[in-house]
Amino acid sequence: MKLSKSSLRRKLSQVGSSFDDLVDQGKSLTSHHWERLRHQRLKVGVAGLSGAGKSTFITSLIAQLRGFDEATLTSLSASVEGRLRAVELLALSKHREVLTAFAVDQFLHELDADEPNFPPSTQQPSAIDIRINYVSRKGKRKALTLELTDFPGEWLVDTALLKMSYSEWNSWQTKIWSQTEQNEITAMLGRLQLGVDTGTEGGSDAEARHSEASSLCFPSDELLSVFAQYRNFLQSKRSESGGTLYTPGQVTVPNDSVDVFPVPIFNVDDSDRSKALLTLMESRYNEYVKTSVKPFYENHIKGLDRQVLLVDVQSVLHHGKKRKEEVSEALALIMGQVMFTEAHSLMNWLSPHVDKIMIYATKADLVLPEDHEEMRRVVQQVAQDTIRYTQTQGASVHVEAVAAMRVTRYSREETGEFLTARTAEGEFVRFQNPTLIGADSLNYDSFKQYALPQLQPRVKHGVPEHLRMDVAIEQILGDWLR
Ligand SMILES: Nc1nc2c(ncn2[C@@H]2O[C@H](COP(=O)(O)OP(=O)(O)O)[C@@H](O)[C@H]2O)c(=O)[nH]1
Ligand SMILES: [Mg+2]
Repeated sequence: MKLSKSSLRRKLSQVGSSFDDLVDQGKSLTSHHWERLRHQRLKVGVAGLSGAGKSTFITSLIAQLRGFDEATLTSLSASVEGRLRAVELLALSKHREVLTAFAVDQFLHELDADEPNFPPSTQQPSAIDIRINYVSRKGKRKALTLELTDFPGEWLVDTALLKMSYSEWNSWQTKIWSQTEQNEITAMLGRLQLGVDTGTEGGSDAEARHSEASSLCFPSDELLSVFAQYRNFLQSKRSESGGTLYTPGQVTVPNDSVDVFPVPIFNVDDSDRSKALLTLMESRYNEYVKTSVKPFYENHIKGLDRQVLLVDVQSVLHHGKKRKEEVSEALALIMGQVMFTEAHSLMNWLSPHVDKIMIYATKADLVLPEDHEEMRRVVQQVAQDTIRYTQTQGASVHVEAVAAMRVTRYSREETGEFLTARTAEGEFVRFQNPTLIGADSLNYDSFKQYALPQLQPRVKHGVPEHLRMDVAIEQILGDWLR
């Protein structure tokens, strides 16, 4: 459907916007954008693996915007041009009520303490809506509603399952788990023995009876205990490693609310038991995808306008080459499978799509300023496949190294350059990051010795100090505040 300029003007005046506004936004004219423009509503996903700094990033973004008078936001045009007005926290819109509300008030309160703290670690996806009141460049009072959603990385990796069959997922699991871990999983399943169906009713029994040998089934109490064991296994693996590609992702976070999920099977033979087990897991897999992954994808990911992807480069370097590969694969999965499952083509230009992706290396304040450029190079290298894919989809990609909440000060002394900070207990510490060297030969070994205590964010009048959060905010929503 093509619109002439005059019909376009007419439509715009009906929705209370002007042609110039639209041109200002620099958008393609999709119905998705019509909707968004009309309601001035921008949906942004903030994704990353556990510990990447998502909650900190969102809290800082809100704190900077709310405290724009005190904040240093020299790269945010709307702030420099004096066009920002009050920023309000809104109640979550109806379709987002199922998500945990992002506890921003509590997080901001933590920052106001004598010894300021980072937001506590969070597990469930959470959401917050804010309204940014501003004056347009033409002098009109306006308001932009920003919907931010914080996802555990594994929930995003999960969406890859939407395109996989159980057997494809199963083959993928052989790459995720080491031989020792596969043996451990196989031993868990080894406890399940086919028994004669006693005719008891109930969910797991009913499923077990899907087996070919229909009079045979796995005892339901055994099934319950095996699934509970696998859930513990997943959660402890994730907390040991910080998590990456573990799926079923929704089961990897403590206190999950998933009832039905699959376990991978690594040794399939021709026996009745093996066939029954495969049938059981396949049906559990399909059920998990249908009832847990799909609704989450449909309700919270599909409509995103923009995606921020946070990568903790320190942790990548700290955990060595294997970690780097895992993180790269996770990022590619997240971006490739999630953002563009709706084919983006001219024929299909009415479908919602992400037009901009921001990939940020977080915690840039923990390395010396001269290494920031290297940090950008490392994150660019980690996200190489993702960037390539994104570009083929017509979205723009931005890479930056940021610190949402800065803990360090930089000092140059006779003996060298240092970073100084306060520990959570208020003690003064001084350190030097191991120099990041050429991205082709990452200096993993020097990073392995690198472990800092918990440090305190530096806060002034409730607004955290930062590195390049203003650049990030400009990239995320600056064009919507014109
Ligand atoms: N120095 C520094 N540390 C940060 C920054 N952002 C996050 N962190 C650290 O990383 C931890 C995890 O951050 P969090 O936002 O909870 O990660 P999430 O799991 O992705 O939500 C925090 O507790 C901080 O210790 C930052 O900008 N600078
Ligand atoms: Mg979090």
